[in-house]
Amino acid sequence: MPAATVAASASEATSASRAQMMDVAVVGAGFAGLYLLHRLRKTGFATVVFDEAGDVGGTWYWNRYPGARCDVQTIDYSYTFDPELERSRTWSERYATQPEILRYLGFVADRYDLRRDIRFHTKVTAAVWNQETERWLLTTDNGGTVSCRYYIMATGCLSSPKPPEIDGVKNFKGDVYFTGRWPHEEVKFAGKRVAVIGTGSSGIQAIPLIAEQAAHLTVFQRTPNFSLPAHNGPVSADRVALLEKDRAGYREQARWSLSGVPWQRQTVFSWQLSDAERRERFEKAWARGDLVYLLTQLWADQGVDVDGNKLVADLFHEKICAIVKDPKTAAALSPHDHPVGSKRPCLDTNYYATYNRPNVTLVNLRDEPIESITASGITTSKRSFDLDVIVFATGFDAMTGAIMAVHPITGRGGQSLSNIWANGPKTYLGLTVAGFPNLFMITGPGSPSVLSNMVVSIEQHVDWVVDRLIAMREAGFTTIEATETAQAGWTRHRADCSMLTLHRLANTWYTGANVPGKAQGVMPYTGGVGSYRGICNEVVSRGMLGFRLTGPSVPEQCNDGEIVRLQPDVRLVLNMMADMKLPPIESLGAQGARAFAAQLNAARPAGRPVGEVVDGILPSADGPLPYRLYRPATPGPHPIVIYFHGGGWVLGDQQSDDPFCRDMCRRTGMTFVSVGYRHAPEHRFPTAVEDGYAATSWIAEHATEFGGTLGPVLVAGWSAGGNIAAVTCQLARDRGGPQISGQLLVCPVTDCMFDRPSYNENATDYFLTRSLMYWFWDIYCSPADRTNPRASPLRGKLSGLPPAFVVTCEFDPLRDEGIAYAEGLGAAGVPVEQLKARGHFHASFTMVDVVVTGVSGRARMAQALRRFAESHQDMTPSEKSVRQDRKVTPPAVHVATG
Ligand code: N01
Repeated sequence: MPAATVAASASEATSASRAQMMDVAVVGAGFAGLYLLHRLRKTGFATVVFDEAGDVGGTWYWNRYPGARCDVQTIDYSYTFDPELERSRTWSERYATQPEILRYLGFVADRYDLRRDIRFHTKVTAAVWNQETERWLLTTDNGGTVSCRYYIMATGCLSSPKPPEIDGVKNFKGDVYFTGRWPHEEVKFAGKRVAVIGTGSSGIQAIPLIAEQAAHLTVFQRTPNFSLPAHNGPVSADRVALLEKDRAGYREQARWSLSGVPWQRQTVFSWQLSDAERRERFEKAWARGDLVYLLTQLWADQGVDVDGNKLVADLFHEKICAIVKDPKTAAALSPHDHPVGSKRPCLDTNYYATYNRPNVTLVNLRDEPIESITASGITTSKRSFDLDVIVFATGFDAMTGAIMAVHPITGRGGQSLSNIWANGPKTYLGLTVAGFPNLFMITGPGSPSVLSNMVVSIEQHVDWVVDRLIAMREAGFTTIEATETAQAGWTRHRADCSMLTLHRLANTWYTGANVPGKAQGVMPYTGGVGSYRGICNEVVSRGMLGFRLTGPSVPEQCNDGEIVRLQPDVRLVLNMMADMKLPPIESLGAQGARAFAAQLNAARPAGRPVGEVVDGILPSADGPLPYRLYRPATPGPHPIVIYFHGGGWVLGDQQSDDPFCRDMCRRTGMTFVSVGYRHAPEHRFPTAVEDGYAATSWIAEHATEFGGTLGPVLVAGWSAGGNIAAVTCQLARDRGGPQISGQLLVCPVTDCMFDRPSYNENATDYFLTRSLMYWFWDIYCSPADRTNPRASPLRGKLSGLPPAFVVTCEFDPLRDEGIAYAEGLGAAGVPVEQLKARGHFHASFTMVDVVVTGVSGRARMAQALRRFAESHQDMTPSEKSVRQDRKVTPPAVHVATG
């Protein structure tokens, strides 16, 4: 061992032997640290808390700038763990001021006698895990070392202020203040020339009050922010009434909500509302002055879809222009570079109107960046400003700053947390890190934290951690550590969740973009507070899944694995279905199953508008078939896609896959014709596929009457409809037409064999079950017919078929036969592209606007269809004429408009 290491170990051992021995050490005496201390002490853990501050309060201790307030209604932003505590205090305002919140935290500290175990003015300077003793050794800057079994970071998400990053701050001769480190004594601005740099929540709260005092205020804005007027006043009577009516129920609803405040999910989509209705909803939100309401209650697609979000942004811009008199200033204050809510919006009092004051100037740093700070003020690329005071409201090194940068944390094998997180924070549940045993973070990166009502998330984390420590103590375990598998799974799940919302589309402190050089990526968990709570509970109910637990006299326990493998919204849908305790579809009989499917379809979001929807009837040899045509809003002619719905050849109709057809029509710019082929048991094999083939032939013949382009058509289908599309391509090849330029097969049925692994792995829990598939096959096709390629196209000849895009979903019994078909096509020389959708289930892509994570898959499907159509356009005239020659004779047409 090198001498330095020996010396270091020796000195470590000495300081460890002199260290104060504790069960638990906590850093931070804010909301999280105080509740931790209370619970840990109550359950018999010897606990010490450290805080650099001189008193309790955490963020509310430091952020004392003028106007600092809560931006979640205070009745929601308070502890709920003790009903007596709740009853013992009432808030004086809807959005309490920083002094009132600080008094509240002081009151809590007194009530539970917490201060005696808090070491104030004490910074932890290093934390090192000792594998032999299974303890953390903490070094502090004040009062010696501490050895603890468990180390808990309750450091807050926004507690490490960001350096100003502007040259020359030290040269400035006037006063400099940081909103995140505001002095305790009153700061006077009267008669002074003041600058505020930064227009996030802190700047926006401080600016109107500073403007009232200062001789002149110059605001230096780099990025404008959306801000909602708070209309602060007495605590909202309606919310209080709700709370008083059923306090426990209200709190429980908050715990299982999206953002930690009890509001129902919106189910109405923007396109289901008229302009006037949308405006009315927005006006109501504006008048309410509640950010959570604004961000969740306008329409269901506002936070997940750029188009739905832009409607909110447009209404915001109108408001800003109506309030701010100078059009140039109004334009500069109007955000255009990020969706509403993707960057933390602000809650203000008189913010926009402040710019109408004669003593306020807005400097748009996008037009004239700051060049330097000089002795007398600020110089931009265009001019200089003489100043007496500069206020930096420039924000924080959020989420990771306080954990990583504040002090080195060295885990198992000497690995440092800063190295492990160099490319972004990796955690399991946002609570723990693999390689760092017995270390916990409260509201750490990868948990809902800053996208939620912090107090709700803090209480959930504290309860989860303390309950685990109690359970470990009872079972004789002394260490707990996340596994690499669990952590990697959580990282993937977080990334999946980040596709659910629009946060990924903005450069913000949520993504680390505000700190130069910081790794980028959405840091908070975007899957919602309630879902997250359910996952944490599930980790426990599944035997501490993803954790390794050890103890001196008990066998090691490691139930390794990933807690969520489904896409987050798929998980939600499946959980909802499980809660509904729906009967197995196959138990209902064909008629009952159809009625049931129609009922489910009626409850889902309506599809999006397209240029035109026409219901019609087309002839076939055995009688008329209904269809529904979806025409894009763009001028035609458009390529035609003939579409076959899913439903196991037994259920479904044009209505059942309506949202999917609308979505694909919009994405492709193509006309979709959804064909109502006949169903079993009334019409068994091969009726469905023969109807499919006949309809394709007829539509191809009459393409121009449908507003379609001349030339080949495309076919597409989902599930049994995918089977029909695949068979149609084979029949078209074998029967001399029609010409088909591409096939889109979404989770297709391609074979009658049930012993591929996906049939067993996904037999029961993913909506399309093995027994339902057995039932479909039994109704549709006799066992003797099933190996016929018209039933099992995988058994047919696969060469000479149109190019294919084959979609399969991980949690689908049909997965492996879809893959087998794609591989078979490829082996036969057919150009084929596969989308193997990880974490998705059979209905992921057709549940448009429910399974939001299906969007990227549908975008790829649309690209493929466009490519197929374009590749035909690229053909030479002689190639095209060969294809045209193969047309079949057109039957009569009957079209009805619907
Ligand atoms: O910080 P911010 P904050 N030159 O990062 C600008 C919570 N909070 O302290 O956007 C020029 O939001 C920066 O510009 P840009 C709340 O969650 C809550 O205001 O990076 N400008 C931005 O305008 C909030 O979101 C309450 O281009 C520079 C501003 O400074 C979070 O804390 C109250 C710059 C920073 O805004 C952080 O808010 C206050 C530079 N070099 C805060 N560097 C409540 O109400 C940065 N900026 C509970």
